[in-house]
This record gives sequence, structure tokens and C-alpha cells, in this order.
Amino acid sequence: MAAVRNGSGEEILLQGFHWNSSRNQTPWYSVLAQQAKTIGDDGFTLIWMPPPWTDSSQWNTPTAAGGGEGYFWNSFDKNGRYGSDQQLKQAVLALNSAGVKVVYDVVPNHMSDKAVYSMFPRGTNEWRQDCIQCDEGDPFMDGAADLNTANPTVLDAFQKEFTNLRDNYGAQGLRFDFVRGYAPQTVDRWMNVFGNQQFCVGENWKGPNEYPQGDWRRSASWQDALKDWSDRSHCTVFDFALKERMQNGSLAEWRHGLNGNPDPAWRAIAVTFVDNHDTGYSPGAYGGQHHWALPDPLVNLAYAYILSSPGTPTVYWPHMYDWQRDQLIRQLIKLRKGAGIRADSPIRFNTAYSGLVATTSGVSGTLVIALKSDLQQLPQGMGTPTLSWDNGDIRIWNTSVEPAATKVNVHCDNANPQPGERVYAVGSSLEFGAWDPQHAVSLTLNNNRWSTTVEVPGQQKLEWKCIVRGQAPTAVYWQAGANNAFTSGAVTDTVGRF
Ligand code: 7SA
Ligand code: CA
Repeated sequence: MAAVRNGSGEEILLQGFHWNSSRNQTPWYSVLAQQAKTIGDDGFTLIWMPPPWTDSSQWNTPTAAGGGEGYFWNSFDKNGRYGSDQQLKQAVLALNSAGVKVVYDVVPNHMSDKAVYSMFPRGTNEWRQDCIQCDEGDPFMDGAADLNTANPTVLDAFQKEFTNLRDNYGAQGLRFDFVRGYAPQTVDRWMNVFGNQQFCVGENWKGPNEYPQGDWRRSASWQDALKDWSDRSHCTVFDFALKERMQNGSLAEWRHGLNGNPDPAWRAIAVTFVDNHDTGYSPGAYGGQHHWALPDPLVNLAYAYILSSPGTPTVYWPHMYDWQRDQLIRQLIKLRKGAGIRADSPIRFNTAYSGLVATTSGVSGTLVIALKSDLQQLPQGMGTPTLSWDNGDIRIWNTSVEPAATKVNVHCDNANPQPGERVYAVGSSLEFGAWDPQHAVSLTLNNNRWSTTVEVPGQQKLEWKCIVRGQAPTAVYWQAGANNAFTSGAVTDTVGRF
């Protein structure tokens, strides 16, 4: 088995429902069957289906109401609010023949405790409240509906149902709901039987401040907690680290998502998303749940980023098929596939520019992304963007495949910057600011030498110069004489001298 169960590593996921899909006029499974060919043509390889188990729950608060969405299910019966068992099978057939694999949302943490003649009798250690340690994780709400997934009867009941979903309902992956509620090792056990070539993703939506005192994750990053869960389950995780940066950080800070981690083993486990049925809006009653919705002006930028960067990207149904972002998203998917971007593809960020500027290296091409950036002066040969959207707020260049990136140490000797001035390197490639002094790479003084390290594609003939400049755009003092030149990958250091 690969380190993580991320399918082919080049999957593109569609969330195949929203919060009000179970209340849709036409049964949702028929909508999916009718839409299947479009979904395949649009380039999706996986569709995340809603929980397939019947749910007759009903709840309301002063501002919202719901129930029946599958997250408070009665039994494994497939005749629910999304349509009948038969309609589900027809939808799966249509999706598979359109080249789209099916991933089911499954909810082993809890089930309706109101279900008459429930599958699990009370008082037999099959429910959380049957005993003190009868749960491997957090409770959902007050825990009255939590199951004890460590109990062999419960463990086996889910194992059989997952096998049933694989053998009779076309499941080629599972989305594990509320994984904070049970052990990651249990997920790994279920997946070992379900199939190690299958896709699995865990919804581990739990911020550092939700861990108890003394738990290391309380003072760790969202990324660390997500990676820890993935290491124990060998499943991918929704990239809530990126979601948190998109919600609370600047564009430049989107590089701190799990999918932008310098380690490919961390990028490979990320399932990126912009919004889902909990966080985002949904067509219909109350506008859905919108617990943590991305502000509208950022949505196109977010899709441009996740579809041209590492991780496994997820598109939220309404964005594609209700709210007309499909034109942009379709083009982004085409660019991603054309460049052969994989979940673990390398990405390098250029923080000398405003907004977000990044280069993602695919197996058959390279995507350069500029989001709300002041990148104007381009390197030689990097012409007009392949895709430009929202008046240039989104620009993507599609260039040829690159040799693996290497690092080079850059030094500028005999520099004596005046107070308020700093030393930079400016040169021919994007990483060196494309000869634009205002976007040169800045050096730092350590043990009496001005240096920095730059990541550049290998086997490139690069030219550059040392400059000293202050904040004012004009005051630039250039190193005299010929350009410094080196072939990347052939040397570890390159030195310029004033
Ligand atoms: O606030 C948003 C964020 O703001 C940011 O600024 C914060 C973030 O940390 C912060 O930085 O995120 C916080 O809030 C999230 C949303 O609540 C939390 C997150 O951990 C927290 O950090 O996310 C949690 O809640 C999500 C809905 C879960 C996450 O896994 C979980 O971590 N999502 C999944 C889980 C479920 C449940 O299966 C689904 O919930 C989601 O769709 C799925 O994606 O008789 C039993 C019983 C009693 O136990 C109850 O006391 C009683 O009230 C029954 C009754 N329960 C009902 C619920 O009250 C009612 O709300 C239940 C039967 O029905 C409803 O529950 C719905 C739930 O509302 C809905 O979201 C549930 C079952 O139908 O289905 C959905
Ligand atoms: Ca639990």
C-alpha cells in the first residue's frame, strides 16, 4: 500500500450534494444520474456521495431546521430522503460509465438513538453511555447517540456494511465523518479489509483550542494534528489547515495549508476544499448551514489556488452546478490535468511579490499562479497567461515540464548598505524577480556575509546581479560589470561582488 490511500494520487473530487439536497424537489439520486455525463466530462474522477443510510431525524432551532441528511441515520437501509435503493444504484451506474468513481460518506461515530428497534441494544457496551470507556473519541453533541466503535459487534457491523457498499453499491472510497469521535486505528482496520487501493478521507474538523489541557495538539498547528491522524489511519484528510488560512489569513498566507507543506508526504495527504455542506451556503432553506463560509470575493481565487496546487482538490456542488462558477472551474481542471499535477507535486512560493505567486511542477507541465499579485515584469519567454480571470486577479501560465528543483546559496560580497538599505539578488528567472529590482530576492547578513538560499528548477542557465536598495523604488545601486551566471544544479553556491 502507498503511504496514504489517496487513490491514483491524481484524483479530482466533486462533493456530490449540499445541505438541502435531501429536500430537493426531484429525488437527488435522479439528479445525479441525469448529471453523471456532465460530471465526467467536467473532469471529476471521484464523487463524494451523501451518507446512503436512511435518516428520519427532524430538528429545529429559532434560526434553522433540518434532519434526514443521513448524519443521524436509523439503519443501513438505502431508501432515504435522497431517493430509493434502486435510484442509488442507477446513479452509481451512470456515474461509473461516465468515468467517475464513487466515495460514500459514512458516519460510524453515532446513529439515531431514537431509532426504534435499533441495530444495537443498550447495556451491551455497544453505546458510549453503556460504560465509562465505551468510546474511542469525542462525543457528538452530548454523546447520547455515540456508538462504541471498539466493541467487536459494532466494529464488525460497519466492516460488513463497508464491504456491502463496495460489492453492491460501487463504493471505491469512503469519507469518514466526525473522525474526532473514534480512533484513527479503527479506520485503518476497516480500510485494510475494504481495500488498500481504495480512497479514504477523514473529516477531522477540530481546532487546536478544542483539545484538552495536556494534549500536545492543543499547542500544535492544524497541520500537525491532521498529519498525526493521517499517519494513524493512512487516510487523507480534508485540509482544514488551508481552510483556516483562507478564512483568517491573507492571500500570501494560503501557502501555509497542508497542501503547501515543503514535505511531499504532507502534501499527499491533503484534500483541499473551499467550502462544504457544513461550512458553506447551500441553495434552499436557510441558505444551508454556512458555519464558516469563505467570503464571496475569495471563492474564485480559492478555486484557482486549489486546482493549480498540490493535494487532492474538492469542488463543492453548488459552486459548479447552481452558482455558475463552472466556466472557471472547468478551465482550471483542464489546466491541472494538462500539467499532470499530482497530490504530492512540488510547489514553490515567491514571497517577493504581493498576493500569492507560486509554481507547481506537474509530471507533464508547470503551472505558474499569480493571485491578486503585483507581478508585472515577466521572465523571458513567459508570455500572456494561459488563463486570466476576474480582471487579472487570477492569472495562470502553463509552461513546459521542469527538471526537479534544486537549492542554490546566493552571496553578495563587499556590500556596504547604508542605514535603511538592504542587499538583494535580481536576475533572469521568476525566483530572482525577472530583473525587476522591486521584486528581487532579499539577502540576510549572517556571520558577516550577505546570503540567502533560493529554490530554482534544475539545469537552467541563470544570470543575476547583486543590488543594494532602500524602500524607494528608484534608489538602486547595481553591482558593476558582467552578470553573475551559473547553471542550477551544477553548483551549490553562486557569488556576486560589488
Ligand atoms: O463555528 C465554525 C468555525 O468557526 C471558526 O471561526 C469553528 C472553528 O473552530 C473556528 O475557528 O468550527 C467549530 O464548529 C464546527 C461546526 O459545529 C465544528 C468544529 O469542530 C468547531 O471547531 O465541527 C463539528 O461539527 C460539524 C457539524 C461536524 C464536525 O465533524 C465537527 O467537528 N461535521 C460532520 C458531523 C456531523 C454529525 O454527523 C454532521 O452534522 C456534519 O454535516 C458532518 O459534516 O439524541 C441525540 C441528540 C443529542 O445528542 C443532541 O444533544 C441533540 O441536540 C440529538 C440532538 N442532536 C441534533 C443536533 O442538535 C442538530 O444540530 C441532531 C440529531 O441533529 C442536528 O445535528 C446535525 C448537525 O447540525 C449538522 O451539522 C447533524 C445530524 O443531523 O448533521 C450535521
Ligand atoms: Ca464517539
